[in-house]
Amino acid sequence: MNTGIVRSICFECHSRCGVLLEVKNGKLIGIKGDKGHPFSRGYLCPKGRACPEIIYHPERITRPLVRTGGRGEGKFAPVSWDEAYHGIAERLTDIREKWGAESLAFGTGTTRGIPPFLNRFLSLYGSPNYFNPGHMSGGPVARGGIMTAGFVMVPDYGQSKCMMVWAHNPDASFPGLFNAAIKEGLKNGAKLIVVDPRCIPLAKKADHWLRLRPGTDLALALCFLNVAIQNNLYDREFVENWTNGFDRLRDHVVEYTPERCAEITWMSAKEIEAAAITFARTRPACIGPGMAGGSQSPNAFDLNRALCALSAITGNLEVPGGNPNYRPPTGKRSCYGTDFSLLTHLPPEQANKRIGLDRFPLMVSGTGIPEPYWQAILTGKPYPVQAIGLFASNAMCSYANSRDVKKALSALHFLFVAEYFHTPTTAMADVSLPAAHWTERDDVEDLMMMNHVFCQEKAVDPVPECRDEKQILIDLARKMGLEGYWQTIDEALDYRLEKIGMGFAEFKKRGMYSTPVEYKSYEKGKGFHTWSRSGKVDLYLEVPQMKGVSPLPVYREPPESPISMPDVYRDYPLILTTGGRNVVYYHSAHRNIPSLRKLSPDPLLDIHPETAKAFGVGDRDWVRLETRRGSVEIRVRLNEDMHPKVVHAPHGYWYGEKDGWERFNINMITNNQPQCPVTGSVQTRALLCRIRKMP
Ligand SMILES: Nc1nc2c(c(=O)[nH]1)N[C@H]1C(S)=C(S)[C@@H](COP(=O)(O)OP(=O)(O)OC[C@H]3O[C@@H](n4cnc5c(=O)[nH]c(N)nc54)[C@H](O)[C@@H]3O)O[C@H]1N2
Ligand SMILES: Nc1nc2c(c(=O)[nH]1)N[C@H]1C(S)=C(S)[C@@H](COP(=O)(O)OP(=O)(O)OC[C@H]3O[C@@H](n4cnc5c(=O)[nH]c(N)nc54)[C@H](O)[C@@H]3O)O[C@H]1N2
Ligand code: SF4
Ligand SMILES: [Mo]
Repeated sequence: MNTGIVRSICFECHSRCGVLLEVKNGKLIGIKGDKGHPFSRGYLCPKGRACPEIIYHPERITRPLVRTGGRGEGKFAPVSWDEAYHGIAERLTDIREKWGAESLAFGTGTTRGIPPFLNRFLSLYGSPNYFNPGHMSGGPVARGGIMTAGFVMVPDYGQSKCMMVWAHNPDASFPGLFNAAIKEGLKNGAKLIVVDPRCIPLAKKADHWLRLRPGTDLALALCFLNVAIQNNLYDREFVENWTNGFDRLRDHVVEYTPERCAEITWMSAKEIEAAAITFARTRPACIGPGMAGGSQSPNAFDLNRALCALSAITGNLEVPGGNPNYRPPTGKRSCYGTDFSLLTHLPPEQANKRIGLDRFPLMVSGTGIPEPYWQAILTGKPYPVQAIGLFASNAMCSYANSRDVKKALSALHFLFVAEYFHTPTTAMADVSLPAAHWTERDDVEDLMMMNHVFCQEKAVDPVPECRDEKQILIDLARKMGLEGYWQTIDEALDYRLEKIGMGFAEFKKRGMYSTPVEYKSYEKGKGFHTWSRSGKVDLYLEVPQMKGVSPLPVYREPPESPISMPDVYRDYPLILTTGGRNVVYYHSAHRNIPSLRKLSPDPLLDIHPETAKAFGVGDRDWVRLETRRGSVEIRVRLNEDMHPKVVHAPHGYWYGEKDGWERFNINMITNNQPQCPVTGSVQTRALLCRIRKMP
């Protein structure tokens, strides 16, 4: 395409908005929202608008680079693609010969389309090792739903009469995916319940805003279950026919009265009860579980199964306006579909070597968790991981406890990365490969796209010499003689689309493909496809892989809290939650894009004015935010809506200052232990902290 408009979907964040890309003489010159897209309906956020600025940015990595200085120093020399491929292929072959294929792992950041291609590569190479941040993201939502009801809870806001947005701020995190549907729900008169320690934009429109103490969500969810049951507001027929263990759940949650829950969550019993009754009484009602707000906690699995149980007993599973069971049209070939599962493609003795599988069998049978990799690298147990390839991952800033990540990446034999820009992670890498931007590559997108699959169509050729990561893997596989890898990108995309019965060339002409949503599919024969194979929603669950985990969701205090660590609380008297999204940025990215940085130049700490006063700091003062693990610099933003004991700090700041990543990156002060026993999730949303005015 030299000049014209290309219809595609934006890959700058998970919303995947429909976009029209304007191309002139082979260059991207503009981007507009696509009014015909079923979710975004013409919406475009500042990140999307900045795409031409992003791809022609002077700091973009455009040549393969090899490290010439020490790890972390950021000194590189350009090499040709041939040299880069040769170097990587030689190292990977050598590593496999010396230590076995399992000593190589691939990692990604949040999912950006590439897992099927990485997993097929690894299975041919012979390694079972892939990891990503799913454990502090959508992983626990998925695991909680799959284990309880056999599918992942997604809200159907548009047709709902009661929308419960739980630890979820779509105005910042998914404006293109959910906002139009929420607006439609509100227009239809739906009630709105918001569970969030911050007064997010939706809280202002809500019938009930529950400003809970961070990290106490599960106590609240158990109370919602209790209130629904005690007030006889549950769906008796569904419970009798389609659930297991209701009586045990009922007896278990009985102690979570609104009064007890109020003590734990720092709210009033009255407001909790009123919201719980609204939810249980209004049908259909849906729950929008936040992917990060409710998943960054050792309670993450139990919270998400409690929410799924709540949707079940109130009769909202698999109904329009509730939490339907959306199936990607691509089936087993969807992004994390079983046709790409490493564990089924490798011989069992190799698959069973997957790092973390012993401790987190349920989670790690799906995707991998990073923390056990750091341990394997640093301790050699269960065996040493010698090499990592990272694709679209700023591991150093994104994972909890950046010091641990740095230690681990420093100890590797070989690290290579594919990136758009230099980051603290590329500074550690032996080889950095310049990746093509999404506007420069073809792909199919079905992750979180409900019953649709969309075409991401390449609009322009990559900026010289950037390359599509799929092509990079094809080239490397060829170089290393990995037989059975795809020969071309189109062949790979045809494979992804096989179930819908058309190849990529035809799919590109259509732009999207949808299948009808099936409601109450469990009535049509096989019941619920749960892990236990009971065919019913497992409110009480006992499976061998959950050894040591209670069959019912059990509330535990956050590991670092006024109650669990009173001594620490004396010195660190504030509760810190981190990482609420900012529509302007995606995680640690985009701080180097001038139009975006202008909109949100500094990391801001939301704090109640009285609390700030007590610490002797005022609005926009720079302060040191300290936990037991260290400190970062941040600017005060007075916010009357915050609880006086709770503060919120964003994640992802590091760019553009000397030693910036250590001075501003919030994960310098978070922790990655203890982990949720099922999902491996870590507590980055309820820590103890204090602030000090900076000199
Ligand atoms: N404290 C705290 N930490 C958190 C969170 C939190 O809430 N609080 N959230 C966590 C969550 S939920 C997640 S998912 C992780 C996210 O973790 P990451 O995905 O690692 O975070 P990003 O900063 O987006 O880093 C991705 C990098 O990939 C580059 N990139 C973007 N697109 C592409 C591409 O298509 N190809 C290539 N090769 N490179 C690309 C970007 O330039 C960027 O540097 O962070 C987690 N970290
Ligand atoms: N602009 C932008 N959009 C993004 C991302 C991004 O980096 N930037 N990241 C994407 C990714 S990978 C993910 S996983 C999703 C996350 O999507 P969401 O989970 O919707 O987004 P967050 O903003 O991380 O968290 C939602 C809310 O949780 C609240 N919260 C904090 N602590 C607690 C708590 O203990 N309990 C409760 N109930 N609420 C709490 C925060 O105040 C915040 O408003 O966003 C995606 N979308
Ligand atoms: S919300 Fe913004 S960045 Fe995300 S897909 Fe839509 S336009 Fe792109
Ligand atoms: Mo995420």
